[in-house]
Amino acid sequence: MTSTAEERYDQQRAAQWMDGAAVGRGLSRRDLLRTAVAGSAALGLAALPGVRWAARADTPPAGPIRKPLPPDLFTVFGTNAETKWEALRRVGYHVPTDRFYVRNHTSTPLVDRDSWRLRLFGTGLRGAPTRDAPVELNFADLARLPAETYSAFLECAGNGRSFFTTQQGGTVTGTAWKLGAVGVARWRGVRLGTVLRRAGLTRAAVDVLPAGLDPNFVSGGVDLGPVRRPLPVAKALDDVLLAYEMNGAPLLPDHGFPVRLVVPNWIGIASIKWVGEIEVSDQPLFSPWNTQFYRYFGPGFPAGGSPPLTRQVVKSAFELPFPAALPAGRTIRLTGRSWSGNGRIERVRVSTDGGTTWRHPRIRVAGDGRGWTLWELPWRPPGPGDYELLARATDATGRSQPDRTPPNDLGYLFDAVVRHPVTVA
Ligand SMILES: Nc1nc2c(c(=O)[nH]1)N[C@H]1C(S)=C(S)[C@@H](COP(=O)(O)O)O[C@H]1N2
Ligand SMILES: [Mo]
Repeated sequence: MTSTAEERYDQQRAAQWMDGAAVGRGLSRRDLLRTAVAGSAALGLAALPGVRWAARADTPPAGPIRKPLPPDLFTVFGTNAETKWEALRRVGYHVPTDRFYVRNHTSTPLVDRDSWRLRLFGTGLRGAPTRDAPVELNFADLARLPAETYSAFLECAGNGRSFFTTQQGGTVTGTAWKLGAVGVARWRGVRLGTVLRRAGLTRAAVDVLPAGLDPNFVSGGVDLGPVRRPLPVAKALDDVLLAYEMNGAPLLPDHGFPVRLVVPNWIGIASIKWVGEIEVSDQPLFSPWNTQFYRYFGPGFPAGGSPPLTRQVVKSAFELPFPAALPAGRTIRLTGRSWSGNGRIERVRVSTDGGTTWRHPRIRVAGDGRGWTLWELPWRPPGPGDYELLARATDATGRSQPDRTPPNDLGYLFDAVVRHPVTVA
C-alpha cells in the first residue's frame, strides 16, 4: 500500500499550499485560480476531435444524462442522479449499470471511440512533449495493452451531504444526496501506470492531471475549463485503471465512454470520465478541483481550506426507502452494505432501537478493500410505531462511524451513523 507515500504527498501539498507555492513558484492562491481559468480558455476543447457535445443545436436536447432514470431507481438532482437504496435490495454485489448513480458537472458528451485519442504531455515525460505535440494513443492501442479487472466502489465526496442538514441541523451547499451517490462495479481496463511508463514517465514526475472531454464547467459565471483533477504519481502508479468496461460491457456514455479513470478508494472526482488528455508534470499541479473544491472549508479549517481530500470515509446504508414503511407483526430481513476508503470492513453493528442496543448482523458477502460488505439482520418490530435503524461499521484501520461528523461548508465526507426512519404499521 502507498499510504505513507500518500501521507507524504498530502503533507507536502499542504505545505506548498500554505506557502502559496505551485506551478510557477511564489504564486498566490488567487493568482493560481486566475491562471487556471486563463489556461482552460486556451485549451480550446471544442476543437478536439472525437467530441460531439450532447447539447449541440443540431441534436435534439437530450438532457444532461442519457440513460433512462426511472423514479423507482433514481432521485434526480439537475445534472446528477442518485441510486435509490431500495433498488439495491434484490441485486447482488455489483450495482447494475442501469441503476448506477451519475454525477455530471455539465452533461454527458457522446465521444466517438474510433476518433478518440488519449494525449499525454508535460515535463514529467521523457523529452517533455507539449500539448501541441503530445504522445498519442488511440482506443485500439489501449485495447492491445494488458488488461486488468477488479471490483471497486465509486463514491461522490458529497455522498450523504443532506444529513449535515437533516440530522445535524447545519447548512451546506451542493447536491443534497442521501446515501445513493455510491456504487460498486466491475471495471476492466489498463493500468494507468502501464500507459504512463509507455509514454516515457520520468523519475521526476510528481503529478498527473487527467481532463475530461465533457463541456467546460461554469461556476458563478466563471468558465473553469474542463473537469480535471491532479493525482499524485504514487497513486497513479498504484491501482488506478484507464477503464473501458463496466460490469462486463463497454462503458455507457454517462459513465465515461469510451475511457475513464477508476481511482479506487478515493473520492469520485478523481475518477475522471471521458478522459481525453493527461498532463504529466515534474511540478505539483493545481486545478479548481483540488483548490476551490474538494477540500474542507469553514470554521476550524485553514483559510485556504484543508489539504485536498483523497480517500473516502466509512459508511453504511440500509437497502430500504428513506423513510421506510414496514408491516407490523412480521419478521423483516433488514439488509444493508458498508464500505470504506481505508480498506475492508472489519465489523458492522446494527441497532433497531435508535442506538440503545446493538446487534451483530450476518455477513452475506465480505468485500475486499476496494468494495463493500453486504450484511443482513432479521428484525421483528415489537409493534406499530416509529423507529430508527442505525448501522455502524469499522474498517481494517480501526476507523469507525462517529455519531456526528464535524461540518464543513461544502458538505464533504459525511461519515456519521445515519438514523434511518421507519414507520411500522
Ligand atoms: N469528466 C468528468 N469526470 C467526472 C465528473 C465530471 O463531471 N466530468 N464527475 C466526477 C464526480 S464528482 C464523480 S462522483 C464521478 C461519478 O461517476 P459516475 O457518474 O460514473 O457515477 O465521476 C467523476 N468524473
Ligand atoms: Mo463527486
